[in-house]
Amino acid sequence: MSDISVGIIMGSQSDWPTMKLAADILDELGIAYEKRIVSAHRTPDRLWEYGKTAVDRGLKVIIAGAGGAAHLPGMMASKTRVPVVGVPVQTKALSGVDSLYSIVQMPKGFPVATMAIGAAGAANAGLMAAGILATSDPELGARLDAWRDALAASIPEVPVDD
Ligand code: RP5
Repeated sequence: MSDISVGIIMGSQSDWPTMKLAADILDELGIAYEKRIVSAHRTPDRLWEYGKTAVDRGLKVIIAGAGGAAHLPGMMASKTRVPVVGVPVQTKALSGVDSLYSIVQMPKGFPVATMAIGAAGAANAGLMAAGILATSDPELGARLDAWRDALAASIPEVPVDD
């Protein structure tokens, strides 16, 4: 079993600029991850294999991003009990509302922890993964607390004119 605890998967290369924001958070917090293109529609066999082996390979969280008919997070949740954090990628045609609706409304039994559309959702997916891992890793927990404190400290108390 490897020391990679998070899998970042996405439906297309075109999703990477968004999903990289999740990877950036994991980098900042010192969390090992892998990244893969796994399309529910274009590479369904790859999706099946990824889900089938996720537990045995030691993955503890899967961050799955897709846009449009975004079936990847839900299908992955159907195939593995590893928690899936879904990121609705912002689309040109429908601004990502299509992605959000495709991911969020899962039937009972197969949950996907669905984030916000786009950049904020991707970054929050990284933080959600960190929070899950921190429940059994106090050193990571301390790093996450420090990250959150630094963010809070960076927010000015008084607004200024632009
Ligand atoms: C989805 O279709 C992908 O997740 C991507 O967001 C969207 C468009 O894919 P490309 O046509 O850019 O490859 O499957």
